[in-house]
Amino acid sequence: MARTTLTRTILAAVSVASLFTLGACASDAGGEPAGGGETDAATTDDGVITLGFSQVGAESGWRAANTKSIQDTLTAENGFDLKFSDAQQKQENQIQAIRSYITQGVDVIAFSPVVETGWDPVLQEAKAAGIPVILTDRAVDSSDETLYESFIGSDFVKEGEMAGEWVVEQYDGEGYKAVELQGTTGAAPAIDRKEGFESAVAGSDLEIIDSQTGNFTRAEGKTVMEGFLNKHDDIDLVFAHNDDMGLGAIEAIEAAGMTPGEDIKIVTIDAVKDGMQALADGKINYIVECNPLLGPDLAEIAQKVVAGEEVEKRIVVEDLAFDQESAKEALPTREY
Ligand code: GYE
Repeated sequence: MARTTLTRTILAAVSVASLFTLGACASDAGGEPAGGGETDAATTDDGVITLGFSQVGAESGWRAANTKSIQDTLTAENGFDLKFSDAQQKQENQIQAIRSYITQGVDVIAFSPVVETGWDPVLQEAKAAGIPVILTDRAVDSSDETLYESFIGSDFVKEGEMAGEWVVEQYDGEGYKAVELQGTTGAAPAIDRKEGFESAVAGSDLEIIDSQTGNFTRAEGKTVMEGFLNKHDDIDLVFAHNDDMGLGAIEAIEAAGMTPGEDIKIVTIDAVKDGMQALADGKINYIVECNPLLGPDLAEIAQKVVAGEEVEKRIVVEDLAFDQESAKEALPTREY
C-alpha cells in the first residue's frame, strides 16, 4: 500500500514558453549578480539546460529529501547544469537568488516559495528577461498566472482534510481537545493544511483549543508544545503540519512525563522516515503523506519549457496516508 503515484492534472495546456526568446541572456548588466555566485552566462547552445533553483532551506526531513531528489535528477548526465541556493527560510534571500539567476541568464528558474505573497515584482523581472519560471512544492499567491509556467506540488488543503477526517472518524463523540502546530507563517502548506483540517473537523465535537507556528522545525515544534503543555492540562491531540514538529512535540510530551500516542494522540503530515518510524513505534497515530520526490517532474517540465513545448500548468502530486500497520509495511522500502 506504500506506493505513491503521481497524477497529472492538466488545468491549462498552453505554454507561454514559446513567447520567450529561449536561451537569451537576461541582461548583460555587467555588475556582480545580486545574490553572489557564478557569473558566467548560461546558454542552450551546447544542449545543456542551466537551471537556477532557489530552495526554501533545510528545515525538515521532507526538505532534505526534496533537495536530494532535485540534485540527483538535475545532473550533468541528464543534461542539466544545476545552480542551487538555500534561502534559509527567508524570502529576501530567495528574491536575491532569483535576481542573481536572472543576471546570469540561466535558461530556467525554479523555486519553492517560502511564503505565498510578494513575488510579482521579481517574477515580472524574470518574465521581462525572457526566463521561464517553474514553481515546485509551494504555490505563490498571484493573480497573474503568466508569471510562471507550471506549478508542481501536492494539494495541501486535501492533506489537511485527510488528517481531519481521520481524527473525526476516530474521536468524534469523545469531546477531544486538540492543539495545532502550524508550519511557517504565510507558507502555502501552513495556510492550506490549517484550512483543510478545520473544515474536516467542523461540525464534530473536536475543539482546537490552541494553534501556533512551529516553523516546520523539530526544535520549534518542541518549544511550542512545551508552551501548550504549560498552558493547558486537557490536551488530547496534536495536529502538526509536518512530521518534524510532531517529533518535537513527542520530546516535549515525554519530558512532561506523558506517553505520546496514548495520553496525547499525534497526527502529522509528510511521512518521512523518522515520522514513519515514530508511527510504527506508536508515538504518532496517523500520518498523511506529502511526496517530496519532485526532481523527475521538474526535469521533464524544464526540458519541455526550454524546447518550447506545451506544459501542464498544474501538476498535482497524489498523497497516501498511513496508520501504524501500513507504516510498518512501508518502512523497509521507504525511499525518504
Ligand atoms: O511539509 C515540511 C517542509 O512545503 C510541503 O515544507 C513542504 C513542507 C513540508 O518544511 O516538512
